[in-house]
Amino acid sequence: MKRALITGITGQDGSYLAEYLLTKGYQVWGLMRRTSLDPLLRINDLTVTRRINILYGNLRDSASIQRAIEESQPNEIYNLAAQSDVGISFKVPEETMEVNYYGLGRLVNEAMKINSQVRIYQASTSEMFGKTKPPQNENSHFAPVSPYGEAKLKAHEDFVKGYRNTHGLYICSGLLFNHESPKRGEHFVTRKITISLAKIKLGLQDSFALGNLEAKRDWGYAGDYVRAMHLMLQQDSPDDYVIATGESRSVRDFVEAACRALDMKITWSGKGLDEVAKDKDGKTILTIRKEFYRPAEVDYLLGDSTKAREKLGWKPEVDFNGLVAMMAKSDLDFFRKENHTRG
Ligand code: G4F
Repeated sequence: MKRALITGITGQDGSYLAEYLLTKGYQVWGLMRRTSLDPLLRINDLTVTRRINILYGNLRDSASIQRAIEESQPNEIYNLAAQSDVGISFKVPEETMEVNYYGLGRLVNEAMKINSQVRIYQASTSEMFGKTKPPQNENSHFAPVSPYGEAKLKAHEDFVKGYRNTHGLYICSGLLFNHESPKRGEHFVTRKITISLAKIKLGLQDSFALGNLEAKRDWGYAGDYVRAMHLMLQQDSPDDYVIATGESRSVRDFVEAACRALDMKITWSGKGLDEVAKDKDGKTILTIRKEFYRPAEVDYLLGDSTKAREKLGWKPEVDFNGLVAMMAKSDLDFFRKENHTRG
């Protein structure tokens, strides 16, 4: 039976990956930062949680990483822990570098000391492409514009490519484009939109505010993307792969698709910071606020995942409209039930 250690087990990807590996017959360990909250409350699918072995530790602490690896004796390590919020990374650049760059350094060094044959997956990101023109693939130039993108790129160059070439470590970078789901953190734009619109539809909220509506992202479904992570570690030799749908939409498109999924009609008016969206009764439900713009923006991401499709046999199952509808309906159901229980 294979053994996997997942850092960042409580996040969206950690939760989908754990679930997937359990269906493949793996024993799963999850590295988790200690907080006052019960771990069972932090991973929302309890049937999965009960089958995961939780180890306390974090990427800032080499001793805790060493202990976790010794205890779990993994064949595969999935490094999903990160300061993953791009907007916040402008406010906490050192913390971002500490976790996203040095954190991987600690992990690979501890892993190599204990078992140099271990296979490691590193969560790299399309944010590393930054201003590079789309479509982006494994050969595209990296030009990050955020502390988050810079830390991830440095980790990719020093610890993925560096340790693979110099030490022969089996380590892969998944250059994952944005991937979302009903489990997505609420501060990411997709979930912020689906939660806000669901609440507005139910009369629980009047309006919400966004930043840049024109940024384009290649949005896929997280459940599809964890299959690619696993496939990368099953190959004869380690490599890097772009994982994306090949379809790019703007934040504005996402809002419109979520409104369609929830059967809400909206009309846009005004420009720039004065732009608003109104509902069918003429009530403003969406405004634009400067504080949600970033100091530097990645304008256009569109991934070319031909290599993953050909070499790994991977392809996404959920398309853009399917993803938006899944998220919007899940939030609508949740708040409807919650409101009913409270009422
Ligand atoms: O949802 P976002 O915060 O995701 P972003 O920055 O693309 O990063 C995500 O995807 C990366 C892969 O490319 C990951 F590496 C990273 O960890 C994370 O998962 O923002 C998407 C877009 C941006 O252009 C942002 O400026 O939405 C725009 N946006 C407009 N209004 C907003 C908002 N983003 C957020 N979070 N909140 C807003 O109100």
